[in-house]
Amino acid sequence: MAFFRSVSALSRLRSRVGQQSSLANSVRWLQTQSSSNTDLFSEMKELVPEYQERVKKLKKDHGNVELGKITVDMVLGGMRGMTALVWLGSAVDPDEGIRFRGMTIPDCQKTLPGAFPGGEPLPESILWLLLTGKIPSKEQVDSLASELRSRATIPDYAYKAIDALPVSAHPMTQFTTGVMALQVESEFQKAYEGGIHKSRYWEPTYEDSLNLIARLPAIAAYIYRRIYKDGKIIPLDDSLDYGANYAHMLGFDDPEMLEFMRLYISIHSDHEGGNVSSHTAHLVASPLSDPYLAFAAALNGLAGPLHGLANQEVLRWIRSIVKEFGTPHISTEQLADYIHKTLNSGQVVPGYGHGVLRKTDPRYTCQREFALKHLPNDPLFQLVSKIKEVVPPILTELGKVKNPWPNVDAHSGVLLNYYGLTEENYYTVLFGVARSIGVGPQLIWDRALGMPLERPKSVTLEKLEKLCGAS
Ligand code: NMX
Ligand code: MLT
Repeated sequence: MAFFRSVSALSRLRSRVGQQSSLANSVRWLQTQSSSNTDLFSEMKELVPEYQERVKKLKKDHGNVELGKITVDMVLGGMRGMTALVWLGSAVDPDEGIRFRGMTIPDCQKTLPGAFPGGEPLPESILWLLLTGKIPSKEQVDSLASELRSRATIPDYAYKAIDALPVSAHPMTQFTTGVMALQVESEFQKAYEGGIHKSRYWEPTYEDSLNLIARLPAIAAYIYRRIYKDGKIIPLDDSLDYGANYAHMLGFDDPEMLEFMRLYISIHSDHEGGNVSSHTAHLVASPLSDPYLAFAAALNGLAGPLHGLANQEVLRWIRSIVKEFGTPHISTEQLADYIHKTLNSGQVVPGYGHGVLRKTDPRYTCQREFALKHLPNDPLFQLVSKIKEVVPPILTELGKVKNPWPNVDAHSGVLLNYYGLTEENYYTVLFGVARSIGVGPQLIWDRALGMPLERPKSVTLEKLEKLCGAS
């Protein structure tokens, strides 16, 4: 039965994406076959031995295969291009961008269950896909949505830990504090203290990761309401999915905003393993720190302006343009002058450039498509569209920027602002909630596959000079 479902899913997908007949593509699509298990944990229990065997075989048969060379530029240049990590959920191609378990964003939009036929992928669908490598059915997604709701109770002391901070503390500081408070209930920590066998580490890691993912929206929504609204908690709605519930708990109920939140969370969930937040989580979890400890550290990396905080910086920068000219309707020349002013003052243009991508981020493109459909006349959306025309040639002219094109953060703010979420200091918290859906699955796999403590080698500057034969 499962086999027939897989074959028909495969042929459906093939007809949708046209003539993708190479063996590699077939294998990729086969990996995303569906199954009938509605319980995600049981699904994982079936998958873990198979993946463990693959890793064991790779180590045994190919442990000495060389994957590339390490240059001085890599060591001094933030390890760009150095293949050093395994990340199951997704991979970023410099030109094409993200693929979630082999699927592009348009593939996900066509194939993964949404809240209604033709709707944006539900974050629960992405979570299922990232963890299992399989396309979930609507039934599986509904079951996972219900499981997440049942795990979403927040202990009172987590709210109190946040309340101990001044309301003026940055939302990301409050968010990390809330996550650290949730750590008190870590199942992994309890199981480790109880002497769990290493072959079962992944099981309490699964519990912690699912609990963490389930609880983040309520913690994040509380922070929003505490800082910007009346501080009253809006309870979870049992009839809503994950993305819609987060919007609802923030105080938004416009169906279009709920749909945008589903898209937002899905596309921000994962961006392979080397980005600062994901890599941090993987590193911090490697000495068997539990998922809460690892994810809190990840959030602290996400809070940097060159990473996740860029979404806040983008809207701040766009607002500064409007303030400077007194209107969003400005000429190309005025915009070019403002961009030069930003660069001449030693700042980056937020929302542009990337450590891996070399073309426009497909996460930018799908947000643009959403905006074209729902808010084509919004003045800030029109300004963002103009910025996309004017920034790339200016960055290219600098001669040093490897990617002059917009990334995911260049677009999200104007959409959130349009739907009434105007407080840009909060934007990185949304990114953080979404990132748990990519990081959680990998932490489970890290433990299932016995990934060891991460400990690369460093060199002193003198040793590096000596290795280069430099005087
Ligand atoms: N504006 C101005 N200068 C830039 C930009 C930009 N948007 N992007 C890169 N550069 C500069 C960069 O600062 C560096 O200058 P210098 O040699 O003087 O230090 C030079 O160009 C070469 O950098 P790259 O190799 O192109 O980029 P790198 O991989 O080091 O950094 C980013 C990638 C994303 C940190 C960088 O492009 C950037 O600072 N962008 C703006 C901030 C941003 O949008 N971050 C969000 C990234 C996505 N996310 O969500 O995490
Ligand atoms: C991300 O989503 O993490 C960002 O695009 C940064 C990255 O991939 O390096």
